[in-house]
Amino acid sequence: MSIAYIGMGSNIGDRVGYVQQAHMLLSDTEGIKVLNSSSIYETEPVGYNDQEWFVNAILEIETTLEPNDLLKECLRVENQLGRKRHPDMPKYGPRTIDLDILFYDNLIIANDKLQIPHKQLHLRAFALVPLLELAPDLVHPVLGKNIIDMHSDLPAPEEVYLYGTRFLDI
Ligand code: PH2
Ligand code: MG
Ligand code: MG
Repeated sequence: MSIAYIGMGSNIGDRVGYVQQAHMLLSDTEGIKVLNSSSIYETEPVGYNDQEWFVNAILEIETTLEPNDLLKECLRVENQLGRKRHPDMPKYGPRTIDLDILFYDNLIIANDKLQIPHKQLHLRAFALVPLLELAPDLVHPVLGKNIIDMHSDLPAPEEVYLYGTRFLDI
């Protein structure tokens, strides 16, 4: 049995609905048990700015699936929720749902299909802020830093709001 963290992101249509459906479809998958889920956040797009803001959340799961099979299930759920991939689309462009394996135990994997821990995770507030809720002490197996330190070391974090608070003056 392994513990993994799955990042979910959406910036087209019913963004919260897609994230909630992805949560349901993953928890209905054989070999996956959702242990915990972060709050939902509204986040400034990173990497390609000319697009809608994202909704992001993270699931902590227990799984009997090997990383490659877990990836296949993530891709199946992305397809089920209408994710379109096209060579002409910008790499970081709009999507109904994106599911990324962020951590899988303390495994380190790098091949052409899969990189774990996720290669950008330590640079992204939209991943580190929800992880602060789920696993603040989790140590990145390559960088040797925990989530709290990676978050406080972000040089210029993008904007991240608890969903529903983006336009509140708090
Ligand atoms: N995902 C990306 C690129 N940029 N920005 C935000 N705020 N949230 C995302 O999930 C996201 C992104 C590529 O997967
Ligand atoms: Mg992604
Ligand atoms: Mg992805």
